[in-house]
Amino acid sequence: MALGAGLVTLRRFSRSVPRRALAGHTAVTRTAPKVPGLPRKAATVLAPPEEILGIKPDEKYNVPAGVREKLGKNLLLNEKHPLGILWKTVQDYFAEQDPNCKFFDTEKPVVSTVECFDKLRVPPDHVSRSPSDTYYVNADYVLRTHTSAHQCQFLSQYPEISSFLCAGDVYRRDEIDASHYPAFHQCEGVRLFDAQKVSKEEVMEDLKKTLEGLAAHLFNLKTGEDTMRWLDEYFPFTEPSVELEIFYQEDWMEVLGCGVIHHDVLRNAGLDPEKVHGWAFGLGLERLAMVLFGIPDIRLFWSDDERFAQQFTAQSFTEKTKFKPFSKYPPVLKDISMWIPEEFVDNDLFEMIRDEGGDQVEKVDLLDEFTHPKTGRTSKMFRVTWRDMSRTLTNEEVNTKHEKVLERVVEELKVELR
Ligand code: FA5
Ligand code: MG
Repeated sequence: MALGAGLVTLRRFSRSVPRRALAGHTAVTRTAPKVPGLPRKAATVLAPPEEILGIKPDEKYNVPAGVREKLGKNLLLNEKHPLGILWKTVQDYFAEQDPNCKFFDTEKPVVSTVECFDKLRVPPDHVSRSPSDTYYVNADYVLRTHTSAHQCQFLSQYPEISSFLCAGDVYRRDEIDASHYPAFHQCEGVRLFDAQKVSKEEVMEDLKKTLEGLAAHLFNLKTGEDTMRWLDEYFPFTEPSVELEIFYQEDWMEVLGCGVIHHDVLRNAGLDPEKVHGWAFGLGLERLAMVLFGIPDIRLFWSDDERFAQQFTAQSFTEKTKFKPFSKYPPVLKDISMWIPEEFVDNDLFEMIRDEGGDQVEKVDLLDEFTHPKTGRTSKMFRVTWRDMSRTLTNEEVNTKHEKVLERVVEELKVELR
């Protein structure tokens, strides 16, 4: 049952949200890891390219080869790819709402820290800026961590604009499982109103109505029933902020974050908050597509496997296509048990495993963690699930890669294996 399986894993997003950099008070208070003398460039980033999309790397560069490969795949522009189909469907909905709505989907994913963080009021010490969460090309440029990085840009570039959507690939260092991938896609939406005529409350009302309408359209839900709920959230760039959850297949699932655009952000875009105000939202396209088409594993979006691609056409939304999973090959499990140094960051380990194993790594689970009462040392045990989506892996070939991972964690992350 692909859909059920998908939903179980999708719930993990919600649990991981407070950890996520851009949302939640808890995330703001998490201190950045101490990094004395430790290489932050955990994965294979040894030879940075001359440039990435016109930006020259410096010593802050931390983009591994496997992530760099994803740049320029343009999955959203492929009308037969589930993400392209969904993006088209979202555009159709908004074009109907506002015939003047503009759509952008070809912005470069390399953006300045000013656009990605500063202009959005993300504090200088916020964890979302840390190299353990974000891919840096150099000290001033990152792979965008969210499509909100283009809010101010479009608002100042097109002062007459009343509403726009901007979709694109975004990048975050994160955990590894069926619903987390270092590259995923977001869609940003913005709508402006005359501040003299429309109150802040009415802006919020319009935002909720518009997004409930979108969810109803996508999932064929009836608005007003017990199918959606709004929860309070926190983002530095909207006030108030909320997130939308929809009830689908017996469970609540977080779909997007949104709110009324903060006055400072409007000013940073060259707008006068006395004259205009508006709302913004950011939604995760994979998450919606997984549910919409019953896609159980986020790696599939990037797969070249014909058995995946062949199942979708430009008509898949109207035809309500559901993905038929191909048979699963058996997993190979490998445990890593180790004493970790104080400055150890899980994301560094995840990236190293992803770097050695690529898409053959299905997930990494933390099975055990404890601190020795006498020595004060901390031990962690992770289980790596290896599984190729198109063939059976042999224990020998996994061993070779696993050994390499072990060598590197000892060497580069200074752990002691147990
Ligand atoms: C943001 O990124 C904000 N920029 C959203 C926003 C925009 C708020 C405009 C207000 C105004 P957050 O980190 O929660 O927020 O991510 C938004 C959505 O992206 C989530 O609801 C989820 O659907 C998706 N998402 C987040 N992390 C991942 C991930 N690792 N993999 C796949 N999808 C993800
Ligand atoms: Mg969120």
